[in-house]
Amino acid sequence: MEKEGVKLVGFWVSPFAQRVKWALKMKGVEYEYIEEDVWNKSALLLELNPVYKKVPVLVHNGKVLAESRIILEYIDETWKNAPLLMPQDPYERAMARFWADFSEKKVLEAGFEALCTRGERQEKAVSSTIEALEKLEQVLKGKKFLGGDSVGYLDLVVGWLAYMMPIWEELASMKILDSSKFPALDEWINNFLSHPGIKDDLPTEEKMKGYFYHLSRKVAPLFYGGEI
Ligand SMILES: N[C@@H](CCC(=O)N[C@@H](CS)C(=O)NCC(=O)O)C(=O)O
Repeated sequence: MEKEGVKLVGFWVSPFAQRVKWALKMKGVEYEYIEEDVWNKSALLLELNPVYKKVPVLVHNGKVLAESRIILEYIDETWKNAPLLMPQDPYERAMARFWADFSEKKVLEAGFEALCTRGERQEKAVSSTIEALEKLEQVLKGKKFLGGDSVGYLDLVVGWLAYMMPIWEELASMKILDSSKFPALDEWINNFLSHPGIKDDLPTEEKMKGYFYHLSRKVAPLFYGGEI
């Protein structure tokens, strides 16, 4: 692989790769995109990310970075032009990292479990997701974006929720994003999706529906102990 330039190894439906694409676009960084098949991993991915063997991987002038949230911070620190993704105040920055971690552990994990389960287990997963979103609703109150007046790191981390959760809700016949329960989140979804560049490069709903329909049926017995 050439040493110069920026390359992103991603997977079309990966919310983790998507946040990196958004960050590079917002910063105006030109890059080569390399599509990976995470179900049949290439030698390149295994060489670039031997530790986790996951996408996204960013390669910048031959330096290799894995883990999307770390990549977002690297992008912000390397391309210091606007928009700044991380808050400038150390406490606010720590809080952004805290809520990003929380959203991954509590919203994404429980939401995905709700997609891949049914019955009592799904009900519990839906409740856990809603409980976690109640916390994010509080974080958002009075702000246009999680980053304040403009889209920042935390918005990009939570961004999957805006376009992916409605698809999961439909596929798994569940209601999570209730606008009467989450008015701030509802407004944020509209603000986020209408922000320039955010909706440009998303996979189509039909393609995501097909993918998650099959994925949920495939992983249900493997990870959640039952067919759906
Ligand atoms: N914590 C990682 C998660 C990355 C991740 O789970 N990527 C998935 C695609 S959505 C992947 O590469 N999966 C392959 C595997 O789990 O073996 C990040 O933030 O980058």
